[in-house]
Amino acid sequence: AGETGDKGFLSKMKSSKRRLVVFYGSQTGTAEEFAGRLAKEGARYGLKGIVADPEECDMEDLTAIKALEEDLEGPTLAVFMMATYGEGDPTDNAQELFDWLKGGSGDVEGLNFSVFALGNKTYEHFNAMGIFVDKQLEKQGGQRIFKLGLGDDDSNLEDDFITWKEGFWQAVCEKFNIEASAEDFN
Ligand code: FMN
Repeated sequence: AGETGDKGFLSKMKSSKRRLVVFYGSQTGTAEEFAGRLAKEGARYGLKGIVADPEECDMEDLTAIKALEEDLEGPTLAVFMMATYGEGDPTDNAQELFDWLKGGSGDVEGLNFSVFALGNKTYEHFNAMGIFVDKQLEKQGGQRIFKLGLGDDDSNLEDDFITWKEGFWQAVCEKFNIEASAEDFN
């Protein structure tokens, strides 16, 4: 929060004509790195994304992503890479997102979303933040495009991410009617 309007992700999406935004809740950078990779990879599908730090966003803007679709001439999509800390808590940069979703007042009707959770199964509250975000977005009207990914840093988080994103892109292509050969879209 505290950012001016034209620095927010909505205006960035508009000005760069991007229909994908990838948010991350990250403490030591893994979720942020994954977010960057996913956003970049979208180019293959005509869906190059922007990466957004929720700490720098006005959460109310989440309710307005759907409305960009007319302007951007295609479906929009919000992805959340969410790490869990402490007693199943959000990362510092995702605290506000957590509070906003918990408040339950935001209406994200029709928002296409998908969540990949980063955690470690040796902790009692395994992936609690990702699970919460996934559940809450649906509760508030969001459309889940692909199932929640449960990344486990105790085994192989990188493999979990790769497996999840393969399924994710497949689902996106099916739902958005995107051809697999993507070069034309870049
Ligand atoms: N993972 C969970 O699933 N639940 C937890 O409660 C949890 N607490 C953690 C506490 C500490 C101090 C650390 C270092 C890790 C914890 N993790 C927990 C694992 C992290 O969420 C996981 O390593 C994640 O990949 C970190 O992402 P980041 O690099 O983006 O911050």
